[in-house]
Amino acid sequence: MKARALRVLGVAVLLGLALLLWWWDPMANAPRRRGEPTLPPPAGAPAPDFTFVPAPAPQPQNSSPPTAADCESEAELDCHQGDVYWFDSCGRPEARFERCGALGCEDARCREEPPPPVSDCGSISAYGQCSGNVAEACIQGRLVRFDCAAHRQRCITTSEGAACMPYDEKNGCRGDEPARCEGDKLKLCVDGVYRTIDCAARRAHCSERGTVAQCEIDPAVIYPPVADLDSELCDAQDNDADGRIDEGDACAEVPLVAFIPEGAQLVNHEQRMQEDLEVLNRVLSPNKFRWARVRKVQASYRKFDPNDMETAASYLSQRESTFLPDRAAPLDEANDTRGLDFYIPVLYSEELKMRPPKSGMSTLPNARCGGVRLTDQPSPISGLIVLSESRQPETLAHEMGHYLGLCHTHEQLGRFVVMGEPLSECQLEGDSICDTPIDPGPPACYQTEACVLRCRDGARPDPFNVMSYYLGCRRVLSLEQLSTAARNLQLRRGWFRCLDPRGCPCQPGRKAACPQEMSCRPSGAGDAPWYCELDGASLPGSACHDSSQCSLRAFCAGSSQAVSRCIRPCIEEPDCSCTDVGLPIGVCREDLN
Ligand SMILES: [Ca+2]
Ligand SMILES: [Ca+2]
Repeated sequence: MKARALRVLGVAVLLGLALLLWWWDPMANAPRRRGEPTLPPPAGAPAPDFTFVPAPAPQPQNSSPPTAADCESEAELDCHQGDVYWFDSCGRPEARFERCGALGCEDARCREEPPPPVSDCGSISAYGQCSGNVAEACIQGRLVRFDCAAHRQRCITTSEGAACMPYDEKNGCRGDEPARCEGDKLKLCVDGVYRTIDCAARRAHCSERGTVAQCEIDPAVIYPPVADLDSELCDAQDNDADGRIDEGDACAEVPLVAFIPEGAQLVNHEQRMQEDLEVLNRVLSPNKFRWARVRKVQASYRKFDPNDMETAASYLSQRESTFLPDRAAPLDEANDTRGLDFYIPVLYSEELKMRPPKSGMSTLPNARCGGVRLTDQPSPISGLIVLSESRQPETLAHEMGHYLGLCHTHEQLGRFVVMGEPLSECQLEGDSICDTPIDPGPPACYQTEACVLRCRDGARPDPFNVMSYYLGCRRVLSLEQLSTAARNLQLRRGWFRCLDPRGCPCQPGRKAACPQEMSCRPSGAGDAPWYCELDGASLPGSACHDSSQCSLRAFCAGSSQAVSRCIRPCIEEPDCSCTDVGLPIGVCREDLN
C-alpha cells in the first residue's frame, strides 16, 4: 500500500512537470542555440539536420564569496546593539546615528514606548494580516505594524503570511484574482505576482470552467513510465518489502554545517544551536542529524536579503564539499579540511531583511513541495536553510521540512496540479499530503486558548503540525509528511555530487545514467561530453527552449524543419521506438511529434 502511495506520489511529481517561460511562445519561435554546427544528415534519416540544444553551458555554481568591493557608505539606517546605526550597502554597521537608551531600537528607529504586553497581539498571529497597506504581525509576543506604503511597497498576504512587497507594474496581483487561461498557458496569482504555467509542456491544455482555470490532461497522451522507488528510506516503514524496516544505511546520520557570519550578534548561540538540533531530531525521527561543522562566513550575511538566496545557496552548498576544496575559499587548516560528500547548509543570520521579519526560510527540492512542482523555471540543485534570531525552537525543523519537499499545511497546491492525473482527491487540495487535515490557514483560524483552534469554516487543522503556522504548538510531522521528507532526502543525497556538473559525466544510452530526477544531457554539439542535470518541468515530446527544461531522461534538440523538443535517447522500453535523426545517438520516435 505504501509503495503504491509512493508510486502515485511519483506520478504526481512527474506529471506535475510543466512549464513555461511566460514571455516566450515555444511553438512560434523556438530559438536555436548560438554557434552550434548542424550535423550532416545520414542516408535515410527521417528528419535531417537535428542539433542538440544543451542547457546553458555547465559550469560550477558560484564558488567564490560575493565580493564586498562596491560597498556604499551610509546606505541605510538600521538597529545595531540597541541603537540606530548607519550601515553600508554590504550590511556592515558604521557610525551611530541615534542613541536609544533603555527603550531600544526597532525597525531602524528608537522605540517610543515600552513594548505592549503579549495579549496585545489578540487574534493576530505571527502569520499576520494586511490592513490596507499596513502589515500587522505578532513578533515574539508583540504586535508589530509595518506601513508598507511608507517604503513605497504594498502589503500582500503570501503563503508565509503578510509581507511588504515591491510594486510590480507588469506582473503584480493582489491574490484574489481568479486563475485564467491564455492559450495553453495558465496564469495564477501566487504571492502577489502572476505566475505562468505552460500546460503544453505537461502535455496538457488550459481549460476554463466557470471561474476555475486549470491545466487539463490530453487523454491521448501516453506518459513515459515513472521510475519505481525501490530503495529503503528512513521513514519507519519497510519500503523495499524485504521484511526489515529502515535497514542498511537508510537512517545514516545527516551532516549539517552551520555557517556563522563574522561579527554576528547571536545571543546564547551554542545552546540554541543544540536546542534547534534536538527538536529537529525529535520531529524528523527516525532520521538523525548532527552538527558536523561550524564555519565562519562573510559579515554581509548578518542581515540576510532573501533576494540573495540562490547565490548564497550555491556558495554555501559547496563551501565544505569534497569536490571543490581547491576552488572554494580555503578551509580552516586547524580543523578537518577534508570535504563532506553530503551535507545540509544552515546559515545563522541575525535577521532576514523582510517586513515583517521572519524567523527562517529555505529552498525547495527542484521547486516541489508535496510532490507538486510550483514553477516552470529550472531549479538549481543547491539549497540552503537560513535562520534568524527571532526563530522558535522548532523553526529549524520547519525549514528542514521545506528543504525536504514539504509545503505549509495551509498551502493550496491544487491549482498547480494537472487535472486528469491519476491522483486521489486529497492530493488535489491543501498541501497534497493525504494524512494532514485541511488547514484554511491562520487568517481563518485563531487560538481560543493555547493550541485550541477555532476556524471560520469549521475546519479542524492540526495546530501541532510543524508545517503549520500555529506557532507555539508545532511539534510533529504526519507519517506521510515523514515519508515525503525521507524520499527527498534520498534525492538530495543523490544530486549532491552533481552540484558541479563536470563531476557528473554520464552515458545517454543507459537507463539509470544519472541520480533519480536527473537527466543525462549533452553539453554541446557532436561528441561534447554529457552530464547529469536536474530535471526541468517539460515532458518528453513537448517544445523546449533548452535542455534545462526537459525531464524523464530527455534533452532538447531541434532542426531547421522541426521545432526543438524534449527528446529521449532511445533505450529498450515499451513506449520508445528507436529512430535515427542524425544525432550521435538514436532517439525515441514518439517524442518527435
Ligand atoms: Ca526494508
Ligand atoms: Ca523505511
